[in-house]
Amino acid sequence: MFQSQRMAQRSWGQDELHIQCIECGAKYPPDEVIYNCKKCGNILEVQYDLKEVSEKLKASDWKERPLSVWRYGELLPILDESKIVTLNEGGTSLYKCERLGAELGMKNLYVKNEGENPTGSFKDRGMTVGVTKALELKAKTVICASTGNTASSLAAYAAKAGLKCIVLIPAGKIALGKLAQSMMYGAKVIAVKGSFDDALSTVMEASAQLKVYLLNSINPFRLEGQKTAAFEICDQLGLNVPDKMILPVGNAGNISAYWKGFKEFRSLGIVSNLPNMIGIQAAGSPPIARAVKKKLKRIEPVKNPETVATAIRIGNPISWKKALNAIYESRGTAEIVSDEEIINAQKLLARKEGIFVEPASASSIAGLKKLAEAGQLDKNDVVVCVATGHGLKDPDIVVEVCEKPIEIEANLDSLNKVLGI
Ligand code: AN7
Repeated sequence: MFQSQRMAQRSWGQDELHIQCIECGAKYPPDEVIYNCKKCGNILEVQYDLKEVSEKLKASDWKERPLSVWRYGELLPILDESKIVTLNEGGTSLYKCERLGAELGMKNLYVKNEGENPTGSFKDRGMTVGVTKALELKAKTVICASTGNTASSLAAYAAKAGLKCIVLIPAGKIALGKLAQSMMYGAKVIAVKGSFDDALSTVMEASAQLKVYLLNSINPFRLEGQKTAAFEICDQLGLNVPDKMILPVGNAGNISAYWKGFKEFRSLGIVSNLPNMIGIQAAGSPPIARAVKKKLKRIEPVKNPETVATAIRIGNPISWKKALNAIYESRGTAEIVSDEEIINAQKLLARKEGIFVEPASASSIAGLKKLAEAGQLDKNDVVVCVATGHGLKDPDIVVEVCEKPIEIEANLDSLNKVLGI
């Protein structure tokens, strides 16, 4: 009884939130299944009546709730909270990294460890909201294209919700752990002969023609879940914002979601500043970072993207416009890192801080190192790097780049010999 009363308070009326085009401002009701603006074709976002949100927050117990995606229910677009599909996502650690900070000359370095989420990546924040939305909209089947983590997460949440799940992955190009997750959660796994970008255009067509609900980050509800990581960081810093937020960028939804989160917290007066948003891309697929370096307002898609960081091997990011807005509006920047820099950063983070991340996540550390060495950061800056996915997602790369185990006979002499004692 108590639970349902509290939930009911957090639910939205139809007219208090809507979907809005980021370019022309056209508005659509929250129960319309729509991914692009019907007037100008641009991508969409969820908008709230923030005055209404402010009143709801004041009347609520949100500050007493545990750190999690649903702590911020008043800022999430769910109409029927009885349908929430959750595996306890969010509430991830914000580690203060003293040893890594000393190595890089930064005094206030933090890592937000999103690998702690139920399927091992930040995608779970989006899927708890996105799959709940799928139930609200009475979808029976959900679909996505993925470099791996989106698929793993959607497969898990669809299983929990009792929905059919179809995932399209680039054939032979996703990390083993991620493939294993999608297969085990029971998704229909379809390997597309082509890149992630090819797989995404295929699912976009499918969702326009078939009765399947699309849960790539073009779905504005999914990004609402992902913005809660920004709220958590503010909470974990004692209602302060970092000076710099550094994130890996692939399809560019996450950096956009963080920026929206920080801006909403500031509009509500919960925090008083905003961070500079810094996006990091791999040298083999840097469409957004390249545009930022040239101060362009559009991206030039990259054909045949290639990088060891398979999660962000994306040449034509769907949310590029939102990401460029986030970077320019926040007076942030972008950086390009090589595969070698990514692997070195992956080892550095593991060996200085005990945090094991997949290569895409390590790109944020590689980017930080590069910017720090170039003198683009102040040593006192409060910097938060997002570690987007767990290291066990991609065991193959570890076996390739780390020192191999040493095999010995089972006796002390053999051990002493290899230890040089
Ligand atoms: C670990 O799973 O796009 O810029 O299909 O898995 O929001 O795309 C993964 C992206 C960073 C980039 N780090 O985030 C997918 C997919 C990890 C990721 C990103 C991804 P976006």
